Amino acid sequence: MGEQPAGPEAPRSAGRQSQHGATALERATRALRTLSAGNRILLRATDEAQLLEDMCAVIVGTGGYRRAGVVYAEHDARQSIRWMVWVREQDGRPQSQDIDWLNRFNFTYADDASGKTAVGTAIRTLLPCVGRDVLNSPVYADPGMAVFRAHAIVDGYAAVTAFPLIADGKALGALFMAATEPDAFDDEEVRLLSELADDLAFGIASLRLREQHRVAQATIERLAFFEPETGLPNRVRQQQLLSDALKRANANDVPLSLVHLKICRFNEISHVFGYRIAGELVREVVRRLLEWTTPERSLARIGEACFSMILYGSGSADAIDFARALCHALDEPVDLDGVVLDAPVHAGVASEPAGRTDADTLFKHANAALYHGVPVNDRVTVAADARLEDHAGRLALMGDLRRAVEQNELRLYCQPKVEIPSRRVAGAEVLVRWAHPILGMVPPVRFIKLAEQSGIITRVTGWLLNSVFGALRDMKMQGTAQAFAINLSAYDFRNPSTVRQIENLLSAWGVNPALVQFELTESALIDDPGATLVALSRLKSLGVELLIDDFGTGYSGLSYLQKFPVDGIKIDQSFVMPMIESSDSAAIVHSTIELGHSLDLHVVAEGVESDAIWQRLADERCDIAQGYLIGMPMPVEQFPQWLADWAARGATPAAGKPP
Ligand code: G
Ligand code: G
Ligand code: MN
Repeated sequence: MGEQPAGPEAPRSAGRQSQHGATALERATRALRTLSAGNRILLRATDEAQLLEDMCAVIVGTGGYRRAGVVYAEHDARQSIRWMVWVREQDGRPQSQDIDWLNRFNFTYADDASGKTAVGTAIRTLLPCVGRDVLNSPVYADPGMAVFRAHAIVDGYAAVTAFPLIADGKALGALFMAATEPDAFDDEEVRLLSELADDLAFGIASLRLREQHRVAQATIERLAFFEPETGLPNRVRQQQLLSDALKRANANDVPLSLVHLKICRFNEISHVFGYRIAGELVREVVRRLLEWTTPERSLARIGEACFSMILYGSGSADAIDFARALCHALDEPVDLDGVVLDAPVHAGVASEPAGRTDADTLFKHANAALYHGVPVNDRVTVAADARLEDHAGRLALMGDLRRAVEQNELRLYCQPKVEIPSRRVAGAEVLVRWAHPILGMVPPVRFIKLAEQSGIITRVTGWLLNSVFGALRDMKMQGTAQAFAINLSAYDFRNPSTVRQIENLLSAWGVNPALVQFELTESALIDDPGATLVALSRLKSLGVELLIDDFGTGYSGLSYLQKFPVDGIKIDQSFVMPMIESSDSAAIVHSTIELGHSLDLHVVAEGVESDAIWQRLADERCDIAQGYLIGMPMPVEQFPQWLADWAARGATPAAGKPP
């Protein structure tokens, strides 16, 4: 610098040439230039620290001021000021400087010696503070301020000003500027630059408001996507995660499965033990489930007692194994304040092998698997046919089914049962088949549920009963009468008109009711034990035999068995088939036979596919066997021939018969 200023109170007025070459007009012009560039910065600002830096850079770069900086007012006892940014021109462009050294001076905005700086004064008074002729002004002679005078000399400025940054009537901090001329910052320039400071304060305040909104938004999202009781992602979030995972699986060509889990008898538990215990149970189950999660297996809570786990990279078989192991691992009773609860978990699995399904559909499939699925083992069910979830496919199939009954596309099959100790034939189970003109033989799992939901089941059952009684009469005439076991759906056997129809058929055809049996799946019975008891008693009063089908897959307590008027139980094939290799399955088969016998029920094992299984069942004193070893399901007209063959072979399975 080197020039000697005239003094702090040198008069200044518009148009008058100052000693340093900048007229008042020029000063107003640079202030205006700064103001409009500052506005552009404000419009673009998204980040507070960046805004401060950009604003100072504009003041130096566009405005031509020597220095610019921003301080914030701390709300501590000392009333500290904190330098946020400090910019000077360097190598022809504005550059941000180190601020730590400035902060080490511990200046304040307090009304004492440490608060005398321009920025301190601006914050304290809420007014712009101008310090002209820094090099000569007595203010800067003070020992505490000497550092500024020294700095001004080194840095080449002679006038400084600080504007309070006011929001909501309070100073957030101050904007500091320095100019080369000792008499810079006349009234007009200060008025214009005050506007800039006001704009900056407004910008800071709106960014802070925006940030508050963002935080609020994040909180809202957290509440919308996470479940408060356990902190797990909720259903909505899980569907998003699933959608992302499916895309990733698709791109990497890996399989993906979705496991849905529910705590069995949860409603009963919360009813009996109350809300608090039920809540604790859920938290304990979650704690155990979390031990099984990994980054590739994300867990969510999708219902009060329902959970969802995405298995990235697992195909159907892996997922089923995993789900079963998971369910078994959760078997250990839960001790809640001395209340020891058995709360087994059941799983439904849906898989997506080749990235053809969207998240919504897969999610629905997993629910269908959980709530209306068919068992694949003691704990896991899968959707009977995922394609049936497709509305168009369902509607088409339903229309077809209505026609099928009228046009005689349904076929009566049967599968023999044999008494194990004597090898005598013990009747046959009747199985319906649908000879669809395009789809071929459609198995009942694909249409019985659908028929129930659409009400067509009454026609199917009507057709079935007529056909079975017709067949019974035919066999009676041929002298080959055998008991036939008819599967009744839950809907059927609760329907009083079905029972009336059976009664009418029995008397119309003169059939011995002892030759008629009904198989009712365990899951259909436990839905509503009260209604079940009434319906079973009504059926039983006709003199027919009643069997509980798929026994072991219903996850129910066993006490109801004593109450229901049933004659036998059929152990589900999912326990019988693996009983040689799996000691778990063998144990279930063993205890089911014992339980059945202790209640005076006869026990049928289905899915007998090998001599080894037959032998084991014989050792366990199981009464009756049914399965491929003895005979495959066959058209009912072929049954008399099978009976003759069986007798001719000396009541032994045909060699190599199982497929
Ligand atoms: O062989 P199969 O796929 O038929 O048996 C599948 C399931 O369909 C079995 O659980 C069987 O009980 C059931 N099912 C077979 N025929 C009928 C029927 O006529 N009515 C009902 N409700 N279920 C049947
Ligand atoms: O659920 P329900 O018991 O009604 O089912 C009978 C079903 O079991 C029929 O679909 C029948 O084809 C099938 N089934 C009967 N015996 C065997 C067997 O030994 N192995 C297998 N895999 N399935 C069998
Ligand atoms: Mn059956």
